[in-house]
Amino acid sequence: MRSRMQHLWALAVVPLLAAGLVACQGGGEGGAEKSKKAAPSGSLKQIMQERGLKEADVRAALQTYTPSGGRDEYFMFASGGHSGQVIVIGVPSMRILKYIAVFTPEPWQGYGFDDQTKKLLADGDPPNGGKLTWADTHHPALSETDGDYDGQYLFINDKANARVAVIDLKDFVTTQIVRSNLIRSDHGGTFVTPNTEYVVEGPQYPAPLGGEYADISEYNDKYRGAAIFWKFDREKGRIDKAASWAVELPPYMQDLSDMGKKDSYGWAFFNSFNTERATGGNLEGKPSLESGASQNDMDYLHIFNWKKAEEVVKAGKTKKIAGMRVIPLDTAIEEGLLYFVGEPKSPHGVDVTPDGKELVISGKLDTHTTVYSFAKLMKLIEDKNFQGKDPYGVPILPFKESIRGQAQIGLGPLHTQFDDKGFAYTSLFIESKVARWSLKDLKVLDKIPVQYNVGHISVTGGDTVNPGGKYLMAMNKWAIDRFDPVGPLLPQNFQLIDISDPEQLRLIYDLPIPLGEPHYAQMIPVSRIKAINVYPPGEDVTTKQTSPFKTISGQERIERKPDGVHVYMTEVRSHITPDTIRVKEGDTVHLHIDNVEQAHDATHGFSIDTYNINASLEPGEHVDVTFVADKPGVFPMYCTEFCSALHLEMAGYLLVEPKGASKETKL
Ligand code: RUQ
Ligand code: CUA
Repeated sequence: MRSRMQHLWALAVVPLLAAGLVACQGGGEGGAEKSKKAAPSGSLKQIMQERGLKEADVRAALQTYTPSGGRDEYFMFASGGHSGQVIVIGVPSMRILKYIAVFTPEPWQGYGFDDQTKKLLADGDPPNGGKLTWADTHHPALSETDGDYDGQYLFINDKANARVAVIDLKDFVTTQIVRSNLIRSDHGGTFVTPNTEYVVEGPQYPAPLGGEYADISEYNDKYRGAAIFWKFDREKGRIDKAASWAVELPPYMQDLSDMGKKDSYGWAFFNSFNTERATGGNLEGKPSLESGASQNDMDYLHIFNWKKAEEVVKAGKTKKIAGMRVIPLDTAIEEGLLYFVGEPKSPHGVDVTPDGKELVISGKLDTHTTVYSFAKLMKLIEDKNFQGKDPYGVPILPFKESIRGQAQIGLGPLHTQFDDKGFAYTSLFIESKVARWSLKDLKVLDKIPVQYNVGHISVTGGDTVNPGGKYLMAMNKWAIDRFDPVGPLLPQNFQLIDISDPEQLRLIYDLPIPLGEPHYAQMIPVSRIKAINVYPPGEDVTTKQTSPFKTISGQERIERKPDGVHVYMTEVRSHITPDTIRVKEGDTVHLHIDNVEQAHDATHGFSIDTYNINASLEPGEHVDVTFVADKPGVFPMYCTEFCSALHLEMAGYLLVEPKGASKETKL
């Protein structure tokens, strides 16, 4: 099958090759030397010579270069790491299209500055006070219908603070952040069940559930993990906290998750490490956590029946911790919800195959990738064929009887994705390679070096029932020699790999990512997302409702009420109305601002100095800004987007009259 790009390659370069204008054999130095004289100035060949480009480079350029106004075939949604954001990247052009503000303030979008988004962020703050100003965003998950991306919503977790966010893909805006005080950190999130019934947040580092205190010496008894099943209400586009629940897990370090699909629908899988229950204490004469946690040959894959668990929750067999219904570990065992099977050598990724029949698991310290058969797991459970129990009573299935086989894959295998040709791809962290192997006979077919230390990989639809076969993104943690030096902290390196040729893998683009540390990404056809161009007038974009303070042109006004001064404002090219706002020192001021434009991209900003006021209003958007005018003086306010020829004139004044300066209130 020929891709359009390959076709373009043929159209554009083959005639040049025929005409002897492009060096054929890799364009080595000698070849370039020899033909130097013949290359007319400005010709393709001359450009190749001057820039030292080989044929493969030109080919890669033709596959990724997108002329002005051209569009991409895929959106990639990548975690923005510590930034707390999501990065939207066009593929194959690798152009960055958007940073979606999620867990942290983002000034351009006014995110975290207006009342709406301040409240949204506050929903993710710790219940006992304090503001979070960063996140460790990990795994984005597109909403699914029948196990395939449906392009409606995106979810992402903050590992450091155990938060989950909902992003609406109508406008690529965060609409909800939820947090349970049940767990302290999450790594196995976010993963969705095949119809987005649940957004799953698996834990990482055990701690007493609900935020209680217990000394680390009580680790085995008092520390626990818990996986949260956040119920998603698709109609409302929101997580329903009251309908959500969790399951208590032993104090192993649960790692990544994946949800069963098709044959394995109704089951959830969680990796773990540190079944040794090492707790560190290296200043107290004990081995450090990492060496204590690497003693066992096997840790446990957690096999959890969420479909059956729903019934257990419905029957009320839960206890409330931190306001959440939690299935106790004993109950999960009694009800036959939870089983373990061994997984070799510091397991990391667990990935369910597109047909839902198998699970692929890699051990970071193993050279194999292990393929488990879901049918075998189910048969062992049915026959109660257990090799024993863990210290908490969870039945353990025998390893050998659970697997189909192992692929000898290389050093440091982490994550696996699938394509439409029956190939699996596994990242090799230590080797800095991506391996392509055949799911059918578990043979490695090809390996491509990546630069360097690859973590996750992402194939278009590569974790769904319907994977694509054109592109794979390698998300590399180290960049060392790839880019011009910018000091000790380097960008990370996203590398686009063409996987369309069954014979060969080709690296076609390096994209430095200056927001670390991005983890996972998912790629979806652009055509599957239906983004809007403007909001209906008066829209509160965080709730997708019309604001009760919506103001239309002609109804702008200033009203003094018992709770302060309410200013009903509009913005339109090129004025702010009202453009003079008089208040008195100490007044609480409520600005209700509407961008009354309905033209695509006609965004206005709004700013007032000293008071840290900064809003961004997309066409149709309404925001509220509340502040106390506690500093008397004259404060220019202006639009912060270069929206029109008279943008600089789109301004006005906030006048805060000092206390006692006059007796009347001028409104
Ligand atoms: S993980 S680099 Cu934090 Cu998704 Cu494997
Ligand atoms: Cu509106 Cu500048």
